[in-house]
Amino acid sequence: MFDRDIRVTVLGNTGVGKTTLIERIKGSKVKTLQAQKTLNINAEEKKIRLRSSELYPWYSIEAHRKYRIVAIDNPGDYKLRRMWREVLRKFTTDGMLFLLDPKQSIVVQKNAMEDSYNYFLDSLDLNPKKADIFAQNKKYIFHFVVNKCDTLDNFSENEFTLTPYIKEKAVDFLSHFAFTMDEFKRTFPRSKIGISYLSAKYSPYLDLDKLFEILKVYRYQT
Ligand SMILES: Nc1nc2c(ncn2[C@@H]2O[C@H](COP(=O)(O)OP(=O)(O)OP(=O)(O)O)[C@@H](O)[C@H]2O)c(=O)[nH]1
Ligand SMILES: [Mg+2]
Repeated sequence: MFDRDIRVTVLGNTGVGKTTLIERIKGSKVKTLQAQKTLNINAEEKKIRLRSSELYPWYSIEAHRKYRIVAIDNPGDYKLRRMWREVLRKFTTDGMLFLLDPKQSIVVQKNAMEDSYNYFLDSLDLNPKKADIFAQNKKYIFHFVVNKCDTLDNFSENEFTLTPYIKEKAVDFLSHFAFTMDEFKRTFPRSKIGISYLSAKYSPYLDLDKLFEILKVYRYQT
């Protein structure tokens, strides 16, 4: 009865790793993952105990609480992207995880990010003026994930760790999106904007768990 939900809509251009991240969170092994374009909207659920629960004393609720991650997976292909608008109207979530691939075109991914921005507004009201006003009070989480950070350096191990060298490259890549990210903050001033750098495929499970730890704090302020 103490359980809580963290609900996110997972968006980003095709091939950035949305489905891979969701599968990893669900506990799938990298070897069993199949690369396949998502063609439909899938609501995936997974009840997990966040690692941080171990940091609380046994008598605290937080030590026993489970979090149910509800991740809505979406197709990233631009021809199917209008489904984002549908999904945002149909499923109420706490916000979005927007994934980026440093090896893909910046322009194309910026378009995807702008689409997500517009569809979030459309989901509030199809009248743009009204949507802008509603957005002022919305407390969404807009979390941007630079995925595939393993591709930014030659690395051979199976487990990915973020080195200062890789982080610098990832930050540099993300700087191209600063204007659009700021636009989210301006339009939704009460929202939380966050950033993570990871590898959905090669980050150890606990690093992926950390991402949801951040979302949890944003959502429940604990
Ligand atoms: N090197 C590397 N490859 C990754 C990573 N994450 C995903 N991939 C690969 O990228 C490809 C696309 O991954 P998907 O998870 O299917 O991408 P998607 O965003 O769901 O794509 P759509 O469903 O078409 O929108 C697959 O071959 C994955 O194995 C990562 O962190 N590192
Ligand atoms: Mg997919």
